[in-house]
Parts: sequence; structure tokens; C-alpha cells
Amino acid sequence: MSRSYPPVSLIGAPTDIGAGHLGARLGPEALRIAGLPQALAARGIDVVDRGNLDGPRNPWQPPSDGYRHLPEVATWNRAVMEAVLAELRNGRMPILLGGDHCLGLGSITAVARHCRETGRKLRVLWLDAHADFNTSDVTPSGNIHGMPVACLCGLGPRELTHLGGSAPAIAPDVIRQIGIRSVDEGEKRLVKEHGLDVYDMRYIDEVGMKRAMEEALDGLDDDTHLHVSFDVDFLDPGIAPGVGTTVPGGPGYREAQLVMEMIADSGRLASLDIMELNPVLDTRNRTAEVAVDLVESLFGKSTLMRD
Ligand code: NNH
Ligand code: MN
Ligand code: MN
Ligand code: MN
Repeated sequence: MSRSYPPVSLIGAPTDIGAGHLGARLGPEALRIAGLPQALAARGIDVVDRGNLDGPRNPWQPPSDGYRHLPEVATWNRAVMEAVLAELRNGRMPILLGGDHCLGLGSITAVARHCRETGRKLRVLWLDAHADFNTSDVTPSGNIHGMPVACLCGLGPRELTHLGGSAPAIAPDVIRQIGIRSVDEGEKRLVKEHGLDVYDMRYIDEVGMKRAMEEALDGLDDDTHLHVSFDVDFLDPGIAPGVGTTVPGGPGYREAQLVMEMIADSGRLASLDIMELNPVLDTRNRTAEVAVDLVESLFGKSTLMRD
């Protein structure tokens, strides 16, 4: 028998306010054009597309005091947090269509708040080539899409760390980072200091994706809310060139499918971000199409042999 999913709400966040390239603002449309709503509906899921959030335009300024566009990033994240929280409180599963990954902050702040309100445990899988654990002191770019995990853990400017009222939004021990292969020098020190659980590509090469995912998913129970924050640059650029910051040596198609299938098998997926897709840098929307394929597996498309 196939698993039933709660109703899903798609929330578009069309901005590249935290990124170093323009174009992720087109991510939500690219995912729609690649057929994401139809693909979910074909899985028997009740899906509603809430359309796009509104927010400040990208002024495309250089960083000031270590941050690029901090006020605009905070405004966008507040809008995301409120939209995601409203869906969760309605018993629906939010899927955030990015937009750059700075918005993972608003999304996960909402999820953490909902977990506190309902007494549930939280596990966050952060699928990314990058650790996104920079602070203004160590960032090489000032781009806030390199900082959301640090902000969630309480490191960062007050307007970002306190989005949900208090800080930190989450403890580092709820996070599992998978696919990591580009961490900046100062960022490495912070990642170690805060004890993040990182399944980097070196580890995945050594033990295999199956074991890495078993470890990352270990300890989930009926009371755990599983959030997946999927930065599309997690994937190898050979299958996913449509992102601003490609890093060679990521998971290929089959390996990425396995990740999604194992998450589906856990039965715990409760919210999702699909981030950093940049169709301006893509060819014929193929990266969005790969992302949609993977999301179908995340919702159990490939598990029929095991039901
Ligand atoms: N680590 C780099 C920075 O902070 C790149 C971050 N880019 C991302 N992160 N796409 O996922 O500027
Ligand atoms: Mn709930
Ligand atoms: Mn990221
Ligand atoms: Mn990334």
C-alpha cells in the first residue's frame, strides 16, 4: 500500500536577494514550468499552489558591514516564516520554492516554532555543496545565502537570528548536512566549533551514500518532524548546471535518487525547501526537470517495488 501524504502547499519566494548571482528569483516559475504541481498531484497528493510571496526588489549593492542586502534579506525571511508557519498550523505540508538559500532561515525558523508549539522533535537534512555556516566576520562574499545555518544556530545579526522571537531557532544537533564539498576557511573552524554533523563527499565516497543516509536518518520516530532543505547545488553540475555556485564532485542522478528514496522510506518528511535553482544559467530548464524528478522520489514514486 502506498503511503498517504498530508495536503501540500507550494509557496513561491521569487528572489535572489541573498545570492551572488541574479536569476534564482526565477526558480519558482522554472519549477512550475517543469511540472512540479502536476507531478505531485499525479502521486495522489492534494496540492495547492499559493503563488508567489512579495518582497523588496534586489538593489544589487556591494556588502556593507559584512552583509549584502541585510534589511531586504530580513524582510523576505519574515514573509517566508509567516507563510510557512501558516501552512503548518493548518495541518499542511509547506514546500518552499526558492529563491536563494538565505530563505532556508525563514522556513526552518517557522518549522522549529511549529515543533515547539506542538511538542514535536525536529530533524533537518541540509542537502548542499556548501555548509552555509558563514558569519559576517568570516564570509568571503557577504552573501547571506552562505549564512542561514549559522543564523539558525544563533550566530548572526539579531534581525536574522531572532526571526522567530528568540534565539537560537535550533540547536546544531538537529542538523545533518549531506553532500558538502565547499567550505570556506573561517567557516570550517565554526562548523567544527559548533559540532555540526557533516556527511561530506569524502565521507560519502568512503562509506557509500546508503550508509551515510542511514546514519543521517537514524533515530527518527513517530514524533519527529523531518525537514529537508534541498539546495539544488547539492547535485553534481553534470546533471544540475542551473545554479549560481556549482561545485564539481556532487551526487549524480542515481545517488541523488537514493537519497530521496531513503527519505521517502523514512515516512517522516513534513516540510521541504527547493532552493537556488537559477534558470538563467541553465539549458532548456533541465535542472528544474531533474529537481522535479527527485521530488517525485521524495514523495515515494520509486518505492513501488518495496510496498
Ligand atoms: N560559501 C560561499 C559564500 O558564503 C558560497 C555559498 N553559496 C551557496 N551556498 N550557494 O549554498 O559566499
Ligand atoms: Mn503539524
Ligand atoms: Mn545552500
Ligand atoms: Mn549551496
